[in-house]
Amino acid sequence: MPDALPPGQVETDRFPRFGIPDFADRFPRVLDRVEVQVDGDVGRPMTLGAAWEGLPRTEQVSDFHCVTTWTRRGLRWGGVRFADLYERILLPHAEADPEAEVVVFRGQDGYRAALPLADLLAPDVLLADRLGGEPLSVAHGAPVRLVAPAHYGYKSVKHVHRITVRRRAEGYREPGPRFITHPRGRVAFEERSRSLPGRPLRYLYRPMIRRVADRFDQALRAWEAGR
Ligand SMILES: Nc1nc2c(c(=O)[nH]1)N[C@H]1C(S)=C(S)[C@@H](COP(=O)(O)O)O[C@H]1N2
Ligand SMILES: [Mo]
Repeated sequence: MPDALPPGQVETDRFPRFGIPDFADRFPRVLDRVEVQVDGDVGRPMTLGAAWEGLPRTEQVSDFHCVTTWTRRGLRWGGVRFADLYERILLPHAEADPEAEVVVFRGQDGYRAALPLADLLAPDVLLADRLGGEPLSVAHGAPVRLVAPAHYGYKSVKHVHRITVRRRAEGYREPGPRFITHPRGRVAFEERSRSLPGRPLRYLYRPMIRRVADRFDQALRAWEAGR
């Protein structure tokens, strides 16, 4: 028997391009290299470019849980553990505030999400540039994305181009309607929203999945056709 799914999740054998519909038509410009700005409460803001290549690499198989209740199991990611990036670059080179509470990730499409630093240091949190043995596709976050399997998919920012260290969580706002996200968003605790209970949201979100997936898929086709 495979492990039980987290509360309220339903397995799908697809892995759709997905997200908040406002971002469906936005695409990354830089695809051929990892170029990530590091800023915020750091002594030395820097760009992660060549340093990326020197980081230890890892592979992991993990499940991906969208807040709208679809789960895709068994994805094989390749990349760098966030904890390794933190210990080898963010602390020693960028001189990140060692007492930072949160880190904000921003995508080339303007999307963003934040997670507590303590959650990001878990060994299954990656910055992934490979999926299923291939370079990450545009659909799934090229050139590099966050993968935080214990958290809802909305935390796993695609097309990452900026990492902002914040000493304090106050003052940071996530995009979109205020109720949508949770400061942690842990799947096991059904932290779907900061202000609404998780369980009824299952039934609000579930009927939207197909429409959102189609919207994201059509936008990708249009973008590919126009390249
Ligand atoms: N840059 C960016 N990252 C994003 C999103 C987005 O729209 N833009 N959507 C989030 C949401 S809600 C989900 S469920 C996952 C979907 O990842 P996928 O498109 O690889 O399935 O990406 C997350 N990261
Ligand atoms: Mo999502």
